[in-house]
Amino acid sequence: MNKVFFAGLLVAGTAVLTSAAQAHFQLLFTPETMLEKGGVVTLKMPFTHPADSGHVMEMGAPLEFYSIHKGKKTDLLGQLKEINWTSSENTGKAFEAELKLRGLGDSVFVLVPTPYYEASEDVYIQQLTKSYINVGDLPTDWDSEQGLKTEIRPLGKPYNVIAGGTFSGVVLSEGKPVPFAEIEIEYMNFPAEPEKNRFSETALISSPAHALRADASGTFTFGVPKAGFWGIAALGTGPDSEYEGKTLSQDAVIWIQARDID
Ligand SMILES: [Cu+2]
Repeated sequence: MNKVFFAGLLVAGTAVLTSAAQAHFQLLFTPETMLEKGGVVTLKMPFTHPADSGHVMEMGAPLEFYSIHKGKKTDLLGQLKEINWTSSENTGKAFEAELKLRGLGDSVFVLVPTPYYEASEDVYIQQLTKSYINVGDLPTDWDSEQGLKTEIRPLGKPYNVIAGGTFSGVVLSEGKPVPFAEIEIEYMNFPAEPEKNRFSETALISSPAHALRADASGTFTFGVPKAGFWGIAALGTGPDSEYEGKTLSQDAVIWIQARDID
């Protein structure tokens, strides 16, 4: 009995290590998140493995895509266009949107993808993803909740994180903090080349993935070692746990941009 139980633990432990080494991340990427003026920006949305330029998963048509600016929600689903995104492993179907930013302040972008079927684990994954752009250094919306089924509420500006400092957030499920939420963090280690719809070929750092837990109040703090883009995912924190008769991991993803201090 004990032996069987112990073997079960080993298998579970291995599964955790494997998923941490090659985590899926929904991207919602634009190369510069602090702009002096408004204008046209392009957001790229592959579902892939940014730490190792790994497998690009075929996305279905997203369920929701919108922005929040000065508290006002704008539906952007009609702006989505299909693209192909290329990693070191393959090319897969993704989406992009070209958007015009008007006026000063923050825009929060929210993408709710169709659940993705991960055959190797026989589960669906749905990553509710947020990213941020600021115009003119006027903070307006970054610290508000967007009312998602699950989301990470940032405690610092996601577009202006200091490399060598920290970033903190609160993991929420239907607006309530999630104690001890499981969190994965990955560096975009092969920088995206948006004009080519691909990752670059050279890695920037040797240890691009981290895992931690939120504390008892659902809050986490991550020491941010390097400038660039970091994706933070809280795993399975959403209220929906089943899709088409199979297990669903409904995750919350937030993207931050860290900058070197002068
Ligand atoms: Cu994957």
